[in-house]
Amino acid sequence: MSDLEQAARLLARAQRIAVLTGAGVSAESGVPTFRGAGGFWGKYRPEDLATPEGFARDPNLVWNWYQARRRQLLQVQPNPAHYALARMERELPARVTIITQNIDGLHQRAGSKNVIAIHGDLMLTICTSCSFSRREEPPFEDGVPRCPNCGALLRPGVVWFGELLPERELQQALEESHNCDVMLVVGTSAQVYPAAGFPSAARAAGAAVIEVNPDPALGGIARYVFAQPAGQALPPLVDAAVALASGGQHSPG
Ligand code: BV8
Ligand code: ZN
Repeated sequence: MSDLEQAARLLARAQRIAVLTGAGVSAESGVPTFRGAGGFWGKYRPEDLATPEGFARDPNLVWNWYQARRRQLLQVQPNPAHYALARMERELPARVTIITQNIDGLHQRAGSKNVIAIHGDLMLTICTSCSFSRREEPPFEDGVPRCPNCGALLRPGVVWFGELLPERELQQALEESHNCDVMLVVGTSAQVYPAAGFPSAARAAGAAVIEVNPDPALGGIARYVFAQPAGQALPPLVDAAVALASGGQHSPG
């Protein structure tokens, strides 16, 4: 039996599926990854931008970088990988939870409902000092704004390096990692913690780990590895799993 059929069988039989996604799941939507060729970081160093120190040093540079990413997000659509994951949630018997490191909102736009966004939301703006927050709307203008409430600088509602993850989302992600039957890991270089530790936590708790990544990153933790772009690997995998779950025999095309 092929890896695809075996992985599909695991997904069809699972009660709880946790899906961990990183920048790679949005690559085919045209959102640059962080570390890949042409990735965001190519032009800047992460510590210069996605950190409190970077923001303190040059708030306009950091704010304008996020505004550029927001403007770019207006141009992109979910890709077949996002839609396949949303279909899993709708059509498999399992409870499917997406734990995403991405801040692009593309899983939700593709129809996924059960999404834990552990690194925040690119369209959210928060105050550096009070509890004011708002969702950003176009046009995403340059120049860091001040809080209408208290006058302090506003900032993107995302988790920067060196910052703690939101407590509720982190607890939910850990609970899913420790209690899933299958963890499907899609498009992450597994270098950023604590997310990078979720696959080994799932494996240690007895889950089967499946990885989808043209440049696999999980080593021996993954039982099945599909070294292909997610937009190519996920639709047939989900087709096969849905067919098995609905009782039909399926010889994947
Ligand atoms: C924390 C939001 C407790 C912002 C992000 C030293 C000093 C300070 C901190 C640390 C330190 N050492 C370690 C740490 C902890 C640090 C960390 O892990 N650093 C790493 C770099 C070593 N973590 C933190 O700081 C976290 N907080 O731990 O709090 C603490 C507090 C203080 C001190 C210590 C600990 C907070 C981390 C969150 C940072 N915010 N994003 C923004 O987006 O601007 S992380 C950001 O980078 C993304 O959100 C994402 O999570 C990460 C990039 O990772 P990936 O998603 O994996 O993307 P990447 O480009 O790397 O890989 C893409 C993959 O896709 C590749 O494998 C590629 O092959 C694949 N791919 C490409 N195309 C496709 C594909 N796959 C499928 N299909 C395709 N078509
Ligand atoms: Zn304020």
